[in-house]
Amino acid sequence: MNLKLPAPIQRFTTDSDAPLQQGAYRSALRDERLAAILGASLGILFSICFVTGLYSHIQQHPLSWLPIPARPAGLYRFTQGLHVVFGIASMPVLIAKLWLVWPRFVSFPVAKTISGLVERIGVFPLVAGGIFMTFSGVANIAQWYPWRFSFTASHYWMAWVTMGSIVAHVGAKWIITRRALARPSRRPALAEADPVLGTTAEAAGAGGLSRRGLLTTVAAASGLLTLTTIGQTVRPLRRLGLLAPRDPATGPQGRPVNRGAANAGVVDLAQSAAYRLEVSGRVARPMSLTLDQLRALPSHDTVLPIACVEGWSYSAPWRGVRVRDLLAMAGADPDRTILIESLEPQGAYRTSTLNSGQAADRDTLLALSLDGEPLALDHGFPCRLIAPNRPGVLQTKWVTKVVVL
Ligand SMILES: Nc1nc2c(c(=O)[nH]1)N[C@H]1C(S)=C(S)[C@@H](COP(=O)(O)O)O[C@H]1N2
Ligand SMILES: [Mo]
Repeated sequence: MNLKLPAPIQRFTTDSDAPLQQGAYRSALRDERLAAILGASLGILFSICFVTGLYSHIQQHPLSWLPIPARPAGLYRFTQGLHVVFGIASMPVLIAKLWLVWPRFVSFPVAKTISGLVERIGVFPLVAGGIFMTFSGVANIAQWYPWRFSFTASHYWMAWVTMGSIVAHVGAKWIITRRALARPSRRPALAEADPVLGTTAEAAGAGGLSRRGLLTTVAAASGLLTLTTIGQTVRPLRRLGLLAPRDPATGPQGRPVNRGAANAGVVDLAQSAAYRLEVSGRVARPMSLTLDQLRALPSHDTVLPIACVEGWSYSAPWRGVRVRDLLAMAGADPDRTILIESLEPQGAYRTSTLNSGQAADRDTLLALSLDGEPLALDHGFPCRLIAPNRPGVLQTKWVTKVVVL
């Protein structure tokens, strides 16, 4: 062979129209069309994760000017299921894309033009962001926190950084991507582009895997990851959920639990004869009800999901007292925001709020029973909030106060 050049790596260029495959990194797989297909797939997956993630963020940090509607009841379960499923499915695509383009990260000269330099610097938040978003998301659903910073805050802010760099990257690569996607792959194209180092035969043989083969492998890996995790939210597939952190049918009353009564420190408080449900705040007639009084109120049945932000969910039949009935009894103004408070002495999930539309919904309940049995202690005994279109973290357990704000 004619490998006489001192360092093939130095023959790299980084401007956007440069051939992707060069010198030491020669492989038939490193071609623009493949990079474009993987890039476009990642762009779509990440965009869906971004939109559904933003929705989840607004659910948990309500905006007064954009009240979350109570319907459709299963919307959050669906959007958060997509968020987690597509986040997981993006992993093999991200790995393949990074493998495909990494020679560019280590190429010299750094850039030949100013725009090339800008583009090159812009790749850093793109790559770091993509890796961070998938890694932190997957670690979170596995309930593994190998870091000291807040998961929600960092995942949220990095999403903006990542999405911003994706938009910039798409802008920079638009023409070359469209061109690459429009024409069929020309196997020898890259080797031809490197007349000194490459020959067609060499390049084509280098990877041992065809471009179609690589795409099929990536798609199969994504599909397999999806199939082995989606059982945590699609119940008929739960037997396939080998990699799913949760089984939607395992736990007290055959339902999973996130934080149990012992962890929350409410075991005694929840079972005490001194338990009361108080309705207070801006009401005409404040109330303090014993559990028996609460049970004696008219009750209502509904089937609603618990949809955890971590992507697992279950739908269940609940029975309890409508929040709107309690508010009417206490003489509350119907336009108010309602604060729901738990017996839990501390912790991020001890309270949640209902906007006026959510509070007025006929299926917004303080549930006393699940599957026709009194709530298990771990599911929020004596009573818990259950309401339509809501993340699990806002379905407050061990409720003791309803405060009209
Ligand atoms: N008071 C209180 N309510 C809570 C929690 C909590 O930690 N404390 N966890 C929430 C979370 S994150 C979820 S997903 C649901 C799970 O409900 P389950 O444990 O009954 O399945 O409860 C929610 N309600
Ligand atoms: Mo949750």
